[in-house]
Amino acid sequence: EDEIPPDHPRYTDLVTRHRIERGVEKGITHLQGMHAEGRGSAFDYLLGEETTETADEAERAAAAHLLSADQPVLSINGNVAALVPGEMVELAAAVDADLEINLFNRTPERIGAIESHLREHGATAVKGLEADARIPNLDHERSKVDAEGIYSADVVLVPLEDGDRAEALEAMGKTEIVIDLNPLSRSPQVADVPVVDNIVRAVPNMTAHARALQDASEAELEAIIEDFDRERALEAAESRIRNGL
Ligand code: PTJ
Repeated sequence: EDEIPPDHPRYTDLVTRHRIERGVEKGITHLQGMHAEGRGSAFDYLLGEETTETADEAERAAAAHLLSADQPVLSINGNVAALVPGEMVELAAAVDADLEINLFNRTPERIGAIESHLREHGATAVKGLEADARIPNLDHERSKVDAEGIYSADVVLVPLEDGDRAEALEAMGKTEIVIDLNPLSRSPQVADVPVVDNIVRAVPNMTAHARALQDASEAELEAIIEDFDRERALEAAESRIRNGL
């Protein structure tokens, strides 16, 4: 990563790719995570590799949801852990949320590797190790969550989430925030707050919004949440991609 010149026109993309490769080498990221990264990178290119105005609004609405939640949980998979470990720890601190490891391809080895990686980046508590509860209507491995974590959370941030699980969480009645660069993918389509942006930009920006809103009243947070229009956000992202082409 240190060898990539910061003034390279595609710096972020190169850094992101490198972090995913390191994640695979360290047993944090699944090989499928490389394919996911490739897809994400293509969409980011089409979106102009920047946080759009509507994505910024979504990130602010996401911060408002997390701040006004009773029990917010941030979900971590192998790509999230490789790309933004310290940034997720900071967001969790800013909104007083728990971090929970939640894997599509769950193995004890990857859970352990991700837990150590998060602790190296400042996490003091990590959920998802017990996995003593199940999300209804999902196959066994993918349904595993903590009873005291995602299972009982009211607001969940699920970045780069699989479509089936995003739907199943929505069906449990949770407020769902999804970060995904593909606005047509099922997860952002079912989310209460679809954030169509690269996770490396989205998470620090959510933290900045959360800090700016730290002293906001419940009514102010509620107004931000009400103002956000999920359909408009998805349409804006799609039209940007189509017009860019
Ligand atoms: O670590 P695991 O076992 O939980 O597996 C994680 C992956 C991501 C491999 C798994 O959930 C998966 O296969 O996901 P999908 O179905 O490939 O979906 C990933 C979505 O994230 C795609 O729509 C990508 O466009 C999007 N994406 C990839 N990289 C980024 C991204 N969105 C935002 N920022 C990124 N950097």
